[in-house]
Amino acid sequence: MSDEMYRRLMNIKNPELHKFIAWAIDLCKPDSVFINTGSSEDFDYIRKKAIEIGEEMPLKIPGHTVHFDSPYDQARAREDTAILLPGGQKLPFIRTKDRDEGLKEMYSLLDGVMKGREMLVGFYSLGPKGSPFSILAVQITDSYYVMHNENILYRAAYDEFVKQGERARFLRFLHSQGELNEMKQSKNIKQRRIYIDLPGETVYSVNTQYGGNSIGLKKLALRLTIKRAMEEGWLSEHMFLIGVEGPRGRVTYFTGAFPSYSGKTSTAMIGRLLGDDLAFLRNVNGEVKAVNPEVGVFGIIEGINPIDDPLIYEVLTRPNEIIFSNILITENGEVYWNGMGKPEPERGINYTGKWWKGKTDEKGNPVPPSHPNARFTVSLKAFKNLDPAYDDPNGVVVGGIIFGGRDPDTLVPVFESFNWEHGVVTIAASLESERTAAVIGKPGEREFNPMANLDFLSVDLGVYISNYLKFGEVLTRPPKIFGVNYFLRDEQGRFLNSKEDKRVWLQWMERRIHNELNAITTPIGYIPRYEDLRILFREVLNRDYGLEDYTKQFAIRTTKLLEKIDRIWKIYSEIPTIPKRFFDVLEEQKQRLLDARSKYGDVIPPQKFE
Ligand code: SPV
Ligand code: MN
Repeated sequence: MSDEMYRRLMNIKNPELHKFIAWAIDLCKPDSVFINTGSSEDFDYIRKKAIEIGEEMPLKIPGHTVHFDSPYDQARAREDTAILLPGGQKLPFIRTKDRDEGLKEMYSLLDGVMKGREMLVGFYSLGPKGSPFSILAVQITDSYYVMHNENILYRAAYDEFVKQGERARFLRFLHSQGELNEMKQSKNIKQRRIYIDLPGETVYSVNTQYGGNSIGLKKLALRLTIKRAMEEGWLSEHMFLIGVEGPRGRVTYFTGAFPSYSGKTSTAMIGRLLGDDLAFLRNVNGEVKAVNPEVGVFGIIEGINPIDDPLIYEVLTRPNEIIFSNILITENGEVYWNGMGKPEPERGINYTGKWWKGKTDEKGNPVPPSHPNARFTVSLKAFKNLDPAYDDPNGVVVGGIIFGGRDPDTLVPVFESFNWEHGVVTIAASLESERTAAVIGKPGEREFNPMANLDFLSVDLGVYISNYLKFGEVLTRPPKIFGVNYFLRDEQGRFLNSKEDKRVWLQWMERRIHNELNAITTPIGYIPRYEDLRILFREVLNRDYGLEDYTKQFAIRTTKLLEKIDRIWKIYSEIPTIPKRFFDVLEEQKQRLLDARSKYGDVIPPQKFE
């Protein structure tokens, strides 16, 4: 470490931090160490080195670069990720590993891994700086690409560490890409490991580069913040945070949880943007307030086109600091991604190297021009619809929480729970989503994904759900809980709604939060009245909304809904820590559905409940 870097580090008077960094240096044995203070010079240095070393390549448009992950390292590695627990403890639905064994394995993978490289150390704040919501974090990595992402996605907080000195409590992330091939891709994917050590609030990640596995502050931090949230009685969630503009300039804030590929980003973009992926929610004097721990977007690029996503498309095609990953570079040095609304190029360069139309992988499967999970990293500040409150240390008041999944045949397009408890049990904890071609598994199969947070749980699911229920009990003004489903289909498999309809659902939810509309009481909660939707469709989309469409979309499908309750019941009955009250709420819903079915039949038109 140079004298200058040593001075930077010693400026932070925190022996715990010094010990952690000294230990990491000792283990990883880098040639040199760079302390990133978050200054514009330091940011420039990281950007420049990412290109110089070849982790990123500059593109035609100023500020744009591309990074390619290994073909075997294109998504979150569920199978290589584990929560380390002492004594080999197990938890339902969570991959765990004996802590001693895991740490031993990790230390041997990290031993000397940074020889010949520079170790980068960055300081960040998850959440607005100096906010009661926020959590400090330190990232150590040997990847300029990883630190470049973090410089865009998180608030730099070296100054906050200096200010807090010994008091600073922080999460720790130690990452190495491991050995690289000639394309600068992690080579030893078989030794890819992501281990989460809860007692040490440390995550180790090695032999991987894909953002979801390597950018510590994103999904790796989520495991640690969920655990802190349980200890402190708040919610650390996989949710967007947006403001919805209601009548007379009113803005109502929503968070929303959706499993991948079920409409999260497109919903977030309709509103005023505060965050697209993560939210911290706290009880502040009986109301729920939320902040976004991030200040950037690491978004899926596939399918973004000027018609459906004009705001994002505009951001991605003008000069700005953007890191593209796993897209195709065309022969003209332009960026191409699947579904962008342009003809597919004949050839180019992608994550598999040289690419041409018809290229297949070693198993004979076609290689698409860009990977379905190709991404872009960009600052929130690039978005025209950014809400000015995005960095407010006090957070914004949450009026509604939305849970959405991909469901072909069961749930109505929008509905509201009777209360917090009913919403948590029957909507949030019962969230399922149909798998798509982009997620490994059989298309059409439903995947259980409570709160869209299952992949990131680091505590017992029963503890997590109990915390949700307790959190709501003491609120004086609990947010309303809504369910949405954009993917309902008819018998022929055609979607029953168009892509824009979600704009209307958001407005309906906004009015409900302010008690401006009545609703129909059904066995699953409140649903919209036809008359209200007819007016909103006219106002929002300038479109006629047919009674026939309404009747089909909002029919209560009792048998399908009862089957869903059975599936959910079975899952939770195997988790001993689920409170009894949870099953009472499910049982009540089941009774309401059975009563309705015996009175009105299997599929019940909404008007029957009026
Ligand atoms: C998601 O898939 O939910 C993401 C990207 O936000 S990842 O970082 O891989 O989780
Ligand atoms: Mn996400």
